[in-house]
Amino acid sequence: MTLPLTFSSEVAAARARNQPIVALESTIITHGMPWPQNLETAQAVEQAVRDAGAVPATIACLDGHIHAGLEPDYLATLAQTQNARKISRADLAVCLSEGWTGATTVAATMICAHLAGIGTFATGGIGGVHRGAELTFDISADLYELAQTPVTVVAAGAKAILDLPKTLEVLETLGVPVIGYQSDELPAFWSRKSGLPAPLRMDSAVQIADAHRMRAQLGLPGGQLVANPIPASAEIPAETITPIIEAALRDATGISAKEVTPFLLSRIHDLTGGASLQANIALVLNNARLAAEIAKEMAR
Ligand code: PSU
Ligand code: MN
Repeated sequence: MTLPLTFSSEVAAARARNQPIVALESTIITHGMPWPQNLETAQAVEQAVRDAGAVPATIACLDGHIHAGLEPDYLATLAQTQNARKISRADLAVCLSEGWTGATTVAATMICAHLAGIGTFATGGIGGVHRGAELTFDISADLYELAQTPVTVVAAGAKAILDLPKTLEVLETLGVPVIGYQSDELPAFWSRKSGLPAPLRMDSAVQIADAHRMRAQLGLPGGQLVANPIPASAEIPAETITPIIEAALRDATGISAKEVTPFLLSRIHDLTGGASLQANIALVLNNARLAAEIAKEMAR
């Protein structure tokens, strides 16, 4: 049986020339943002990677194949798919063996990126430990993936809908390096600050690439989380977003499992009159640019 892995023409050419490649996920497109901003953002993020001198590989599963790099018409189709599947580590093999189409989460995108030989990945915010996890046990598979798959993930921290102190604790337990980029503090997705110190700090893409290579040399499994604060011009201050997150969480009673994160993001979008989406778009673009710099250093 051969691996059901397909490259876009752009990614295949980049691989042949040993050019830097940045993986991008697709759940943010199908479950994280509304149409048509989801497609516009996905296209803009790909272009930001190109403008920074790397090649984007948006990853999704189409008809039982992992696609590393989506041809433009596939991307447009996926962005308009209603009720697309959300594929995480637990779903990936069944998705492929059953011939399904679906969007990959951070966890599944890391697995696919690694299979495709891509070591750098940009997203918005990773999943983490949900508030109330002591009762629900809702902890994202993204954290466990960071502990076992050697991909450097650039995100604006974990999404602020989560319990950030517990998320940091689990990452520490799992041995995941959490690196504040040019920041002593862990960012909180829509806001630059969380009040929590970043366990590690780095100020350049060179340092991040060096640490990635050193981890491999030590034989340690797993990747690293680069926590890149949203640009100051685009942030929603914590004082503004905190009561909105709390209101959205109150509205989320009865919502569970895979639906929790999409529900909260969409509710916060409505409660902020779309401002949370504008911030989300800005932070993803910012992460894509940094990931391209890291990918270039890794390709050296
Ligand atoms: N970043 C965003 N928006 C998103 C996500 C990330 O800006 O919607 C997605 C990622 O795919 C991540 C998922 O893996 O949210 C987390 O889902 P859960 O909490 O169910 O693990
Ligand atoms: Mn969950």
